[in-house]
Amino acid sequence: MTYAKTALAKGGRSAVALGSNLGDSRATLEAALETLNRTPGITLQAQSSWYQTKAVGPPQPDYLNGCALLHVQMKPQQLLETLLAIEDRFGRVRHENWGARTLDLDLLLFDDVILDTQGGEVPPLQLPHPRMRERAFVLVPLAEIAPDWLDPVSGCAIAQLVQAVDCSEVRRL
Ligand code: PH2
Ligand code: MG
Ligand code: MG
Repeated sequence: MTYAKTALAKGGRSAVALGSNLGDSRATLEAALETLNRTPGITLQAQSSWYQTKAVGPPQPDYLNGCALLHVQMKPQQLLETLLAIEDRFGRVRHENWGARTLDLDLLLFDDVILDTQGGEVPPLQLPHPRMRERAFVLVPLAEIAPDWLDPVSGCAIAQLVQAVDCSEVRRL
């Protein structure tokens, strides 16, 4: 998929999920947002509250999660590479899938783009994020800042999607 030149000039809107469960998670997440906002081509437009959430996956400490809305003047693939570079800068070590991490920045949505580069480009990118619809730790903070954003795959608003998941283990700080 190529992101059209006209769209690039105008810029796009993106939603990003933030997570951390190692080290000083709150300081890390706040510094990551600042770093994003200082990156040329990215403007931070909104950020959610922080949420303490039970880890999904292998046993590990609770996470601190949140979401941000960005205005971006770059292609989705470039934004993904920027997010991965910021993760690395904050000491992310990639051990097991779904394991504990100092910083996780997941690209959730980019305008109404539907895209799957698995088996093609490196790093692979799937938009919307393939597990976004089932994750309360993503949907609860996202619903706080973008309740009306329509998931282009299901056609449902984020405010509707969050009603379909169990939010009992997501606690607003
Ligand atoms: N991220 C994971 C795996 N499990 N659980 C919670 N609560 N929050 C996360 O951000 C999270 C997770 C892999 O990215
Ligand atoms: Mg993740
Ligand atoms: Mg990730």
